[in-house]
Amino acid sequence: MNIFKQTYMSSTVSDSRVEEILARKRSGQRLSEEDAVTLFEHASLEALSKIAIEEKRLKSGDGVFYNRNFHIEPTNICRYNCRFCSYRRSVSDPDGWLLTLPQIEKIVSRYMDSGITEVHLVGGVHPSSTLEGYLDIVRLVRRMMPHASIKAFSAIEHIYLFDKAGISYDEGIARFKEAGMDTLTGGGAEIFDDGIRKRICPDKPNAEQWLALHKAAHNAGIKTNATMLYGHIEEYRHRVSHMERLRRLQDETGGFNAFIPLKYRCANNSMSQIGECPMSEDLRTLAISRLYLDNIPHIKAYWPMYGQQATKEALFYGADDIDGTVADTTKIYSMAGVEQPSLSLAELRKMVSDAGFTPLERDTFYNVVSK
Ligand code: V47
Ligand code: SF4
Repeated sequence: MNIFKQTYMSSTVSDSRVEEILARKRSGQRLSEEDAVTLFEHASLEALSKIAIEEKRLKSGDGVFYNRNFHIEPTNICRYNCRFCSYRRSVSDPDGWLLTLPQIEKIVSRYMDSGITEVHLVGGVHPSSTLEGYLDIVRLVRRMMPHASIKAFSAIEHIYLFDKAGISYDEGIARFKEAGMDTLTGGGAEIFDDGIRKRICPDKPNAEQWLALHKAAHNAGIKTNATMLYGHIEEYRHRVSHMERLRRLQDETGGFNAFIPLKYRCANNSMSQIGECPMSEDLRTLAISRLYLDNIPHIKAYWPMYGQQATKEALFYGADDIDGTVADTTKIYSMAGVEQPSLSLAELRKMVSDAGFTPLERDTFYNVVSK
């Protein structure tokens, strides 16, 4: 059954059950997995919005964060073949790219002296990539932008490089830290459930490996983000068990800064025929992640993925971050069919203030950047 048709099937019994769950949440109790699935299936968007904003205000008041960042995508050539990916190319494909260090240097030089506080590095897993090559990229960015934070690569890239070099995750993370990495992206988490993972990204590292890599980073004092790709073939219970595994690791390490639900976008990939979920699913997912992930401080509505109008709406469902000036420096979403205008800082701020919140420029670690 298509999960989007599960919503609102029986209203009377479920209304009182939803009210009881929300009352327990308001009294400070944690949601169980069963509670969260019930909210996905039966809670109204109005009720979710109200409580998600309450929870958000407890964490970040009226503020909504944004930052000044740009992306570098060293390659779109990838040894994996995720079915949802519109971005990856094979080694022989004429549309594939692999940037050299001088090309990366040229990109970075465009952003020097621009007030950028974060450089976001991510890409495909080129079969010839090596640990030393990736460390060289981080060292180069660190040398050129000594004051910016470097958010370097996804767990999937790290795992490939460390396995290939025959070193442990702890040792690999220590090498990146020494080179100048400050934090990791949350990419590659997709949906942790093994069965769904086998169907959408069969050859990629699994949930245990993703979680172990982030745990190694947290143990080394490196904060990270976590994502979840939703709106494809998963069911609500898969979204909830994904969040449960993140919540458990967060209880242990406290190392996640932000959770970023990523809506599956359907253009130009081999799952295109399933289409995209409606916006109500985006709002529901944001709100329930705000409620369920009570120990992750920030929920990010990533504007290059939602677009401006939906991002404003997302702020009424518990998000307190919209990411940054990234714009046309990432190809992941434009290749999946999302129109991506370049937004100035003023436009980012306006998106937040139009929704009635206070725009706050942050650094990577959510310190407010003073003007
Ligand atoms: O892991 C790929 C997703 C991720 C599609 O850490 C798709 O601050 C939707 O991780 N439709 C990479 N999503 C991007 C990422 C990210 C983005 C923004 C901020 C941060 C952060 C991290 O993009 C992949 C995958 O889950 N993705 N293809 C698609 N067709
Ligand atoms: Fe490769 Fe990442 Fe695309 Fe998967 S999502 S095919 S790992 S670039």
